[in-house]
Amino acid sequence: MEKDLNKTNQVEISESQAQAGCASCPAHNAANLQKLGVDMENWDFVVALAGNPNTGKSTVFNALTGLHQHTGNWPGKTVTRAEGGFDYGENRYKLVDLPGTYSLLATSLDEEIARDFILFGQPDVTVVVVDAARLERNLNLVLQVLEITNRVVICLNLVDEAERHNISVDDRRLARDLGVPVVPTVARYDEGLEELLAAISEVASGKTQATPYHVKYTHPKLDQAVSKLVSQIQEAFPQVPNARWVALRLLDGDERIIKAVEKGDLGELTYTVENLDGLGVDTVALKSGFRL
Ligand SMILES: Nc1nc2c(ncn2[C@@H]2O[C@H](COP(=O)(O)OP(=O)(O)O)[C@@H](O)[C@H]2O)c(=O)[nH]1
Ligand SMILES: [Mg+2]
Repeated sequence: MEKDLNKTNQVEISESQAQAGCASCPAHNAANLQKLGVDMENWDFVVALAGNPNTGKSTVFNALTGLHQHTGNWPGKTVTRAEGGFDYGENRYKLVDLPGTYSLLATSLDEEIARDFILFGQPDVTVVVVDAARLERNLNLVLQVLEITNRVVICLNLVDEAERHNISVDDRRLARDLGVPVVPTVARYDEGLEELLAAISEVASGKTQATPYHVKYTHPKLDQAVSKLVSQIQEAFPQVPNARWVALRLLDGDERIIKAVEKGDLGELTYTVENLDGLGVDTVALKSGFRL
């Protein structure tokens, strides 16, 4: 009991420090996670597992969680979700397997679920499992995840398959180029998983701080529009950690994000569209997709 109390105190301190930008504190949003069906009581960190289909995501999930897992549905959806946990070092990690997707543009229910989890749950770490033999195709999702969060570990899986096809991936170079840790693995044979756990814990605890690569958009008008919108979003939604990504999605006319702005779902917000006007956010432009 006493231990539980200590733990509660710890979480409270962590959350307030997290708001102040403490690098070693949990980044997840417990209230939003609850809405997304994830209870963080008794867990220190939440880790999301993302990746294209058939990259070995479930194999990684099973290897890390063993028997400590269960499946259910995503709240309000008929899509299955596997959830499990593991201990590493001093901490308890909850692992959530996201649907396998090629992108996060929310054009399918699976993509919407994966994106909403990363965007609103703000997992402490998002592990993106990629197929070493099909890296180019897989990087599309990686780059989209990097637009949303810095807290990423790349699990470069199927290294054995890649080798069979005479493909060798320079994982250090990849880590340098992407600006986040990259861990080569052969999940089917449990190779590299210790290193994967170490990388996850370093990102979760803030020991590793990434400077992720962001795709550069060179059109000056787009640049201008993005910066204008970024400052408006930051002013209206100071808690949103990825204003640039939100700006890009708004400019693309993304209905879900426009609605999230209007409803105030973008991070624990209570603003409505009426008082957004007062805050100077150009909602008409948002609604029309902000034509350039
Ligand atoms: N050769 C090899 N096969 C793997 C590896 N990881 C997973 N697999 C196999 O790839 C197939 C798809 O894996 P699965 O975990 O279901 O992929 P998911 O669709 O991403 O969840 C299964 O037959 C796995 O046994 C790996 O590192 N090497
Ligand atoms: Mg799977």
